[in-house]
Amino acid sequence: MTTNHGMPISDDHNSLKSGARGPVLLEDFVLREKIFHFDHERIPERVVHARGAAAHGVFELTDSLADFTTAQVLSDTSLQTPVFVRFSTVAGNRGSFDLARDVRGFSVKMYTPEGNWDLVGNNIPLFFIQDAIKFPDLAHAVKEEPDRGFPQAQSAHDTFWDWIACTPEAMHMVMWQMSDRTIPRSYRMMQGFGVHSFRLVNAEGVSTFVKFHWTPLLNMQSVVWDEAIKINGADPDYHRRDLYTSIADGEHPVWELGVQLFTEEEAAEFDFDHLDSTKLIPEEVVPLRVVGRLTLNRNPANVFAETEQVAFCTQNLVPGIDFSDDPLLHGRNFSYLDTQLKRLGSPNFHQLPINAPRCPFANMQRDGHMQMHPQATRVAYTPSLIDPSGPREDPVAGFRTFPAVVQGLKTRERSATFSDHYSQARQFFFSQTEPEQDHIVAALIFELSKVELPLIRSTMLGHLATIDAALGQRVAEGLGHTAPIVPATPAVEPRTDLKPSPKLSILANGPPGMVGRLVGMLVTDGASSVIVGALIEATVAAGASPKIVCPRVGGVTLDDGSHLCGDFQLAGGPSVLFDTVAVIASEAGTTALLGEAAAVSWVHDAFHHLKVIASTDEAEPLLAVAGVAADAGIVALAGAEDPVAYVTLAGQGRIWAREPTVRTVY
Ligand code: HDD
Repeated sequence: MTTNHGMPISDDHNSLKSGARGPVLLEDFVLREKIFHFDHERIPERVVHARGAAAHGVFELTDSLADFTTAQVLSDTSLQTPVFVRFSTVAGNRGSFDLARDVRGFSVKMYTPEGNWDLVGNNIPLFFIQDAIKFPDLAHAVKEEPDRGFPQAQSAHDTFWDWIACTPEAMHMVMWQMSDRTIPRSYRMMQGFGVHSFRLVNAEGVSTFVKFHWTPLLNMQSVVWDEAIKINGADPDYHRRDLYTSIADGEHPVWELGVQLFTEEEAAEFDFDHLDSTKLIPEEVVPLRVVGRLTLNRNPANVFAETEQVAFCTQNLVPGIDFSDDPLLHGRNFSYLDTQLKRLGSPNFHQLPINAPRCPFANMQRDGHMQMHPQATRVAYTPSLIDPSGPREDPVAGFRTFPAVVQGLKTRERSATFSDHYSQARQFFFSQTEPEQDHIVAALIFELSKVELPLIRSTMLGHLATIDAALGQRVAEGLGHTAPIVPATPAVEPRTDLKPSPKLSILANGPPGMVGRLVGMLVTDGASSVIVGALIEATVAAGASPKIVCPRVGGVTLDDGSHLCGDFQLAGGPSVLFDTVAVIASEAGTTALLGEAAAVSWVHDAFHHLKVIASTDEAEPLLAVAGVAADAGIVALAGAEDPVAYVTLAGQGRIWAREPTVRTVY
């Protein structure tokens, strides 16, 4: 062990004192250096997206887009492009909880042979605002209220809904934000989107517009709201732990990269302006072409050095990819570079290993704080006769902006083509299945019930009624709002109904399946070893992980005398942590569980969170006390074949038909 200047340290545990019981001496430079460095360990957290988790991986192109772009990463199928991906919540501070109802960030840094390409997206394909100049207002509205410093990581408060109520362009995003998309089960089970239109430019200089989508192979899945609230208490790191553990266990999450390609002429035919980031292009209008796979296969070795210091910049493009004229994107291109200087403290942040390109990079930029690449050259400029050998531009391979024709008066004006704020919001609502619509209604009721000022509530009801009169009525009913609703006045008449897009639903796009899911097994002493064994086998065969929950974490003794170790002690392993649950209890074990509040709520919560529940006959009294009523999701574990049937059923997802029996659906 040495000081930071390389001097060997003889004692790192005792400061230099005048006598063993005497005062500490200022002379102690070993102490001072250690404390000094500690005092400066923290850097400013991200102003938004402060809380995140990240992983390394690889992007492989499976279908070349060489006809559309010269970018090697999108045209050379032999490339294995290293990537670093960071997921995040938006509003909460770095120490906040994972299951906030919030948009999730999905940032991908690809270390391509032509430089870093950062695709800084979200798990929602559109955004709250159309112009970057409004972003500070959005962030200020959703973050803690400045005069009180709370609430943390929540949109359910006055200032957020005040701002939303005054911002009709946010209505489409708000519908997504109130949907199950914002309470994902796992980072591995959500989509990602580049949001903006970008351009691809090919060797002939022809440009095609493109939108980027990441689709998880594990399918999408969300938790239910009451579960989210409880997970935040039981395991605030639920998403971080899930990502870390799955990668550590070799279950590498995979997403497909899909692109929507369209020309300027096709864009002119859309019902909306593709430069408006509050709109999406339905897949039914421009189908998705799957062109590659992203696999995350390595956890960061040091979270500060990698997850915290990674600096995504939307401006980081590679030749063959270019910006569209989306005004939100242009503002972002300033903001990300600027914020990294604040966060990382030096214009040389690109030299940090996590940010540095993996290809050679060189120019005449010099010096600055924390310069790691001192160039031993006399000449730090071009042109030069003294040394003509330094880095020079490459007019052929270098990045060239697509020469789009731009003309117009300088004006602070929003295009009239950006004015329809309600049609796609309505389209999203009607593209959802019934339970998903119910959840949007419930989320709006929850959020608006936290709003203290009645004017904000009534204004929001007006917007909702403009999206759909019945939606406004349902939320009003749930709030107990009896006054007439005055619909908002749209800037343009809502267009005729857009066709629903089933691709926008989570539930309509396939059952979740069991791969990557957790089966919680509550097991007592004397439980059937045959059932336990068969259940573990069926779970693993389906690609899921069994988690054993016991009254004591040391484990239980099964009916054949064998010992089963616990993964969780009952109170530390509530059922919200699992996708589906089973109770394998003996008669005596059940009697003991009846005296454990944690056991009763374990089963009660699983039932009310609409989970498939399996149980042995002996556990019946516990189910009865927990209020479990027989339905299609309650499965008996009597014989050794039952576990397979149970796991198959659980792979279909939750029992949505149960929902109206356990809570009021407005
Ligand atoms: Fe942003 C971070 C996504 C609009 C300004 N943003 C940030 C991150 C994601 C997004 C995923 C976290 C990056 C990371 O993991 O380090 N932001 C989006 C999306 C947007 C968007 C999908 C709209 C389509 N953002 C947006 C606007 C502005 C910003 C309009 C400012 C004008 N965003 C920032 C920022 C952050 C950031 C302040 C905070 C930390 C950082 O950049 O590196 O610059």
